[in-house]
Amino acid sequence: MGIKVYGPAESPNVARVLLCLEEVEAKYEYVRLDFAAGEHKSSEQLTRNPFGQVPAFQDDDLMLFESRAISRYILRKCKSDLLREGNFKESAMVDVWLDVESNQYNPPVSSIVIEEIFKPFLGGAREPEIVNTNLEKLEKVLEVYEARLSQCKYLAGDFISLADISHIPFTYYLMLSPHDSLFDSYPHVKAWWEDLLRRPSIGKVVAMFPGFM
Ligand code: GS8
Repeated sequence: MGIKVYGPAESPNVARVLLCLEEVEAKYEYVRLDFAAGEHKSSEQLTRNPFGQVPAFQDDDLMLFESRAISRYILRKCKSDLLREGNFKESAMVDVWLDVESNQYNPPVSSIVIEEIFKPFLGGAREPEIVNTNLEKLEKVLEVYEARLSQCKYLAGDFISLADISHIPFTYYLMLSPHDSLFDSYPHVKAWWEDLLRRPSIGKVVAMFPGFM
């Protein structure tokens, strides 16, 4: 049976998992769910992800949800160096910056992307106040990133890791939004993002998005 990923590729948390699979060149089956038809809330899907969210992931008899946990599983299984597990100090730094991505970066960036990209696409009205509040929060986070990335090339150190890769999906959408020049004020963040954009895994996952992106 092997690996199966459930959820639309253009959904950022699904894209995080797909990026990891592409990074390690794993074989997998992609099961696109139709959000509009509510397939992510079906009783079958609820057995895979009890929160009725995507992604859901299966590897033979193992079922997982939560995109960052799935990502770690894939990288461990495929013995990727993106977790730096051969060095406990480096892997601790990967953990720190993965938590930073999840707890500091993701909340404001995802709120902005929802308002600027997903809501308009679904016919909803953008709420400028939400955008402005979260831009302020994101700018404060980016100041910390700028300081960090002026000390080392990637977030966890001078090596690329899952901590960097995990930023790609929402940042990709941020760069499709009216805030695509946000990183101009943070030259080290901008250089880091331009470096990440060169990863072939991104093109492979974006090729799975439907036409609207
Ligand atoms: C978040 C999953 C999530 O919010 C993770 O996997 O990292 N912490 C979890 N999924 C959204 C789509 S964004 O990719 C989702 O499924 N939304 C539909 C819903 O909540 O009904």
